[in-house]
Amino acid sequence: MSQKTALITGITGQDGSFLAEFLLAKGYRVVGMTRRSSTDVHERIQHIVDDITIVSGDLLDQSSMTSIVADVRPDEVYNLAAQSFVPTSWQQPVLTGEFTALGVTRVLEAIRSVDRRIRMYQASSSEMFGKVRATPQDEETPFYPRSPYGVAKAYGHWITVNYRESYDMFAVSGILFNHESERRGKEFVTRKISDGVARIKLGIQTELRLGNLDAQRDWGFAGDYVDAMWRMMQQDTAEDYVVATGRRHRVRDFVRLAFEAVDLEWERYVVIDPRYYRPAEVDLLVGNPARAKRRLNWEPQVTFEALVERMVRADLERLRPAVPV
Ligand code: NDP
Ligand code: GDR
Repeated sequence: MSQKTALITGITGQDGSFLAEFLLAKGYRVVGMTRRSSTDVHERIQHIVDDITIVSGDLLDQSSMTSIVADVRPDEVYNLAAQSFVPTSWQQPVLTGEFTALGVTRVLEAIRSVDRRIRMYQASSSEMFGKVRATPQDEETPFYPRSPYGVAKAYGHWITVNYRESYDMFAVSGILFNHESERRGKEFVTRKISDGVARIKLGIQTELRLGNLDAQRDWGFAGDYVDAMWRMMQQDTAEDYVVATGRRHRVRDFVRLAFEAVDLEWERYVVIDPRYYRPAEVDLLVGNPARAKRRLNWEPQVTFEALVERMVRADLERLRPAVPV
């Protein structure tokens, strides 16, 4: 069989880096789209940069998207690029809509105009469920987004479905619940906690300031979730899937386990700071991954407890050399 080519938007992000590694291991030619920056933002893909091809483009720019798809001629496009931090979406709602909502249409339009046989994966989100209408959430649960980010993702989901139905394209929407790793951006709560715990343990920091500890999420490991993306793209028919562990935990549980991993009591270090509360909160998300299990034969491998441990250990390893002995 001839070598497949995958185009990944958002390759410099957490998921982009895991997906690139995963596809390289499967023998793909991997092309990553990055936007121009005056500084080096390739930290997460530094170790594979010689094995992939980088092309320059921007989700805001239709002509760059179309010419990239025409030049690269991928078999599969994974649209992972987005403004992905929920609090920023209240500060920059219009820009979030341009990237996270209309950006999806630009990718779909590029594919439609070049070759409709190209398959497309859209990175949809459990944030679309927002103020949940049912628990656990599955592919049939109605959306009620609670942030400009969630609203933009709901648009991205429906435009993907619409292109599939209008143009008979293989376009799938993966509704992924929170997934984390040692490569997670430090503004997201799990990495903020693992990084903060490591700093406190090493004496670099004295407290950890957080917002709502009662929020509940369904947290998995990013490496497991990129496997589910790929599986969706190998099916005979395009369909949307919820990808989750089916287990929920409070932010407080993540905090407690992270401090326990370094033998510290979290209550002595955590300070509640109202600055980290959101204008509208998503209190509870927990997914039902039954369809993914049944049809994709996909199951998460890393447990919540192992994930917390892994992230704290990685931050300790990373920071330890910076501490004078
Ligand atoms: P990250 O924030 O780590 O990565 C986002 C990527 O998008 C970066 O590579 C960023 O590039 C790129 N990007 C942002 N704006 C543009 C633009 N205008 N043009 C081109 N590239 C752009 O996100 P994750 O890896 O965590 O998530 C991947 C996708 O999955 C996102 O769409 C996210 O919304 C979605 N998602 C994530 C979940 C999670 O728990 N991680 C759960 C559900 C959905 P740069 O490096 O230049 O900033
Ligand atoms: P989320 O992730 O909004 O679920 O979106 P995040 O880790 O930012 O927040 C999770 C929950 O933790 C609470 N929280 C805090 N959050 C942050 N960032 N910082 C804090 O100090 C803090 N204290 C408490 C939040 O209120 C929230 O309830 C992520 C992103 O990756 C999205 O792109 C993705 O679509 C969804 O996951 C699924």
